[in-house]
Amino acid sequence: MSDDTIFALSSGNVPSGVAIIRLSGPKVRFAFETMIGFLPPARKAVLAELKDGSDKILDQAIVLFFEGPRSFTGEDCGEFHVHGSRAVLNVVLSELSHFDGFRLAEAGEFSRRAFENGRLDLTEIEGLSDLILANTEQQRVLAQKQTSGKLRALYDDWRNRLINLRAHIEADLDFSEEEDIPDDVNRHLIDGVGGLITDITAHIDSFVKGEIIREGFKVSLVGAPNSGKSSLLNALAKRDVAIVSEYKGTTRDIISISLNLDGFEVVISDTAGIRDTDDVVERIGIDRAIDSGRDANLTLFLQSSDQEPWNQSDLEDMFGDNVEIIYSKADLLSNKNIGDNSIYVSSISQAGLKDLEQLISIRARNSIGNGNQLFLTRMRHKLLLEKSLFHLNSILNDNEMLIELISEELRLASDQLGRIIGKVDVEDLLDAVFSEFCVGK
Ligand SMILES: Nc1nc2c(ncn2[C@@H]2O[C@H](COP(=O)(O)OP(=O)(O)OP(=O)(O)O)[C@@H](O)[C@H]2O)c(=O)[nH]1
Ligand SMILES: [Mg+2]
Repeated sequence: MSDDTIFALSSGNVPSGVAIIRLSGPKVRFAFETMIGFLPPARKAVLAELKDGSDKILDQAIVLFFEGPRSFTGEDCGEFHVHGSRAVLNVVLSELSHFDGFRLAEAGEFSRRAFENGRLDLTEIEGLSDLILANTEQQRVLAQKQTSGKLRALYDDWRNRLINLRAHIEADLDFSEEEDIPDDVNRHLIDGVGGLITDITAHIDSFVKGEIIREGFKVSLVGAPNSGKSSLLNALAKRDVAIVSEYKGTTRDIISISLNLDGFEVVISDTAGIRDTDDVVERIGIDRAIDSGRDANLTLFLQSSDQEPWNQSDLEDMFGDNVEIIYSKADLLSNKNIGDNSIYVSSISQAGLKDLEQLISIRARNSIGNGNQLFLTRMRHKLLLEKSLFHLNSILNDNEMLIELISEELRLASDQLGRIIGKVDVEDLLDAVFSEFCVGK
């Protein structure tokens, strides 16, 4: 870790009412003493004049000093709340960059220092990154749980259970004269490992739910050419995203938009109309459409009133169980068959769009259950948990395993959990984790 004192604009786009410049490192005190003439009491906001070396006033600011290690990074930190104009920022940042041992922070560098100084573990850092990127209420709640250490507590609990099991059998190894594990120790081991396998497996199963919240609930619009898919996408997006025309086979590539429906991020994809065709390019588009429908959390098959109806079982053969028929171009129907529960939409009259949005958000909500669970959200965690499970399963699958080997498998299983939180050799992971951040965090 470098000894530089780092600084960066930590607030959003300028111009803005206030902009926050954040500092961290061994010479933060020097910056305060040089630019405002004194070190403010820790954690107390103070109004001060920021000056350059020739006593010229650069701005009037609220300044805050956080004394390490009780700070975000664990080092001495500072904040200058200045007026949020480009000119003010230029002059203050340029003044700081002239000090010896000071430089602009790299992306994620404040958080990296927080991790390296033991202020946050990797799951909390990842939660923080998600919190900053959260678009929807569901994403905020998920990230909040993670950044407040709940996920770490869960993995720590599992690690402790593994460490206890190991201690138990190692104690037995030291004191026992016999080769075989006594029955009671064996029972305790099998129960303990079995319980962990159940808990970790349930957590891995929640990945689908975590992904829905984090990456968005995937909705695919499919149907015959001209059934009105692109028009519906535009109506839902409230802007002209996809080309609409009266020619069949207009859409080829998949076009996706992201909406916030009832606190859920929903990613809606428009696809090529499905029909038999000799056109090679259209065929590629149709294959992608079918894949998109199969892969989606909800597939909406648009059935327009002036087209040959498809039946539900053919649709399920093509797209799986998550397919739902939506009747499009409702404005063309004179005697609507509204007695049933089907959804009729018209992109022209806007009829039924609210019902459709409601259907999507209900499906999104149902797909994540009650939401009180701690979801697994990252592939990085999933891969490490799967490795951990592999070691645990190998213990239960081999009745003849020697105590020394069991102990080693338990250690390997707990090391994988340690890697998730960053307690076990993670040097190779760090660049990937921190590169997600923006500068100033
Ligand atoms: N009356 C009526 N016409 C519509 C409606 N939605 C779409 N259309 C018309 O139907 C034609 C096809 O619309 P698109 O949205 O391009 O259909 P598509 O399903 O995307 O077609 P492909 O991309 O070829 O698969 C256009 O002429 C639209 O103006 C609707 O709700 N009511
Ligand atoms: Mg289209």
